[in-house]
Amino acid sequence: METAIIGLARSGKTTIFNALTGQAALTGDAAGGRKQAALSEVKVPDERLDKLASLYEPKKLTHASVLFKDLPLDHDEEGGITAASLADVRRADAVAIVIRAFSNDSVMPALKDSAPLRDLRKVTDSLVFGDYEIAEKRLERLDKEAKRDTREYHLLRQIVDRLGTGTPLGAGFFSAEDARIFAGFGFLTAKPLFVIINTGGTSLAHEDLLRQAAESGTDSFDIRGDLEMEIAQLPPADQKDFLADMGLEEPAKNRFLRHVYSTLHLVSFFTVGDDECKAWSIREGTTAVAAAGEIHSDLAKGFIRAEVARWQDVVESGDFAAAKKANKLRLEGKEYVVRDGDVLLIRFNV
Ligand SMILES: Nc1nc2c(ncn2[C@@H]2O[C@H](COP(=O)(O)OP(=O)(O)O)[C@@H](O)[C@H]2O)c(=O)[nH]1
Ligand SMILES: [Mg+2]
Repeated sequence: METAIIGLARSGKTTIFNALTGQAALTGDAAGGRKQAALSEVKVPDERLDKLASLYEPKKLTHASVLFKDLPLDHDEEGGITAASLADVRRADAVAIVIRAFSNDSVMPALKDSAPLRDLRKVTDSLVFGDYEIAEKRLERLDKEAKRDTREYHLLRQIVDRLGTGTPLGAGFFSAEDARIFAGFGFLTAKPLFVIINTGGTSLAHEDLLRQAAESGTDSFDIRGDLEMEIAQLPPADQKDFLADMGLEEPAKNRFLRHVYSTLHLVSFFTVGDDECKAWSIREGTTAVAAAGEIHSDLAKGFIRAEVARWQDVVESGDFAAAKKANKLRLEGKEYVVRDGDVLLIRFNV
């Protein structure tokens, strides 16, 4: 899964990127108008997978992962993000908007002062405008070609109307079928959005932002950017004490990833073996045949049945085969809804 980190100039995007990934990408003036994206793939910590792997000592251990992208953005005269520079964000699965809520007199705010709620509106407006442009261009083209009698055309009209009033589409806007029609457009305001409030040591008032987020069902998450960036760069063993001083048990990375999983209703299932033990992330409600398709399309096509065990039963029995002997296995068909923590073995025939 890919998450793009965006925000106004000097909101602390790279600082938050570093806090979440443990990287040391240059921040502030040192970044000197960097035009390259900073990328980092972060393993999703999972003790269940670690325990399963300890039974097999596999050649390969593969955690689920999230790819964070800190993309270079351009800004217009009013401080908004230009539509053109958002092009790469369209490929991301989710968007994290960093909002500056730290006070730091030596760092100029993007707009004349720092106002977290106004800044969020500014970013949202940029996303809405970027989507509007794309939808309108497509609509004009369909008009010209007189292709008005299609689902795409009708929906585009609705999209343009909605965006025209400054309203984001929202993550639930498209049905699964419509999402397929519009996949290539990468509508930004239809992606899952996470608002990351970069609070810094001294935090600016942002109750209005929290209230507005709660009212509109927008997700928000606090990170003390400067300090968490420094902590993330320490060896894991040293991180604990510093976090404890802040009253935290875990680094920003773990907290944020857990938050992403629960907000997006993601769950994990596992595949195990001597070659590889692996965690797979799927949406809650995914069927066994669709889960099989995540592993390989052949497994979905030739699906016969799934052998399913709870991860605890596999650990207690010693391995998957032992769990089978101990009658801890269930045979499930295509429509079985995979549960968080299931260990799956797909029987198939192609
Ligand atoms: N005091 C304070 N300064 C911060 C914080 N986060 C970022 N900064 C500073 O703000 C400036 C811009 O940060 P940077 O991460 O480069 O922002 P970007 O332009 O959005 O990528 C840098 O000088 C950072 O050191 C924070 O939480 N507290
Ligand atoms: Mg930056």
